[in-house]
Amino acid sequence: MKLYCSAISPYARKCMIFNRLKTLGIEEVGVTADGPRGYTQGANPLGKIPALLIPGQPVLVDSPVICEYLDSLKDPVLPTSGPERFTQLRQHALGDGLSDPTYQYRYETVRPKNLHWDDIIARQDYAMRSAVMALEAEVPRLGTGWTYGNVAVVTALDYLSYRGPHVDWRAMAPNLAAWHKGFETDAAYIDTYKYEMP
Ligand SMILES: N[C@@H](CCC(=O)N[C@@H](CS)C(=O)NCC(=O)O)C(=O)O
Repeated sequence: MKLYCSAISPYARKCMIFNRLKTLGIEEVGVTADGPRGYTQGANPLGKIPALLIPGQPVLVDSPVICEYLDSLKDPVLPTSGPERFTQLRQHALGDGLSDPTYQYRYETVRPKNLHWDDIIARQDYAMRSAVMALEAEVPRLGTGWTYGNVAVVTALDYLSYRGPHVDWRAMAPNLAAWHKGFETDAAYIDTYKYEMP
């Protein structure tokens, strides 16, 4: 198998963490921007990372799907049914729900100033802050360690620190900040943390 990924992408980093947690040894293929084809040199018709090539099967796309697949290969942490499954899926979606506006914010603000659309920037900024507050309220239910949900929450918060540093999420959400600290010494966390902060 081959995983097209970059640790800068919070979506791809989730899959890289599962690769390590499950000691799957899947080859990680770095990507470079390739104009209109996106990031995977045609391997993913959607052009996005992450993408998982499984021999003899159609390419697996979309990080929640890839994470669930990787998790299923060894000692799954995501329950197959019941309320806890939906708690984990919901928390994973909340994490991705923070990464999404952070990614959009980056793309809106990296344009030349005359192409900025202030209403859209304000919408993404609001969504980032609102997602942080929703996660702060979720802390009592997050638990510790790499659950299916926590992988998405941790990677989203690091991506926010990198691409939306004006959002001081640690000050806004002190319980979430204390919770996040519990991951900072983890081997899979450290090995996939590639952000170079100014
Ligand atoms: N919903 C997708 C989002 C993936 C995504 O947007 N990846 C970005 C990198 S962070 C990407 O590949 N963008 C390239 C493009 O869309 O051209 C997932 O969870 O996998």
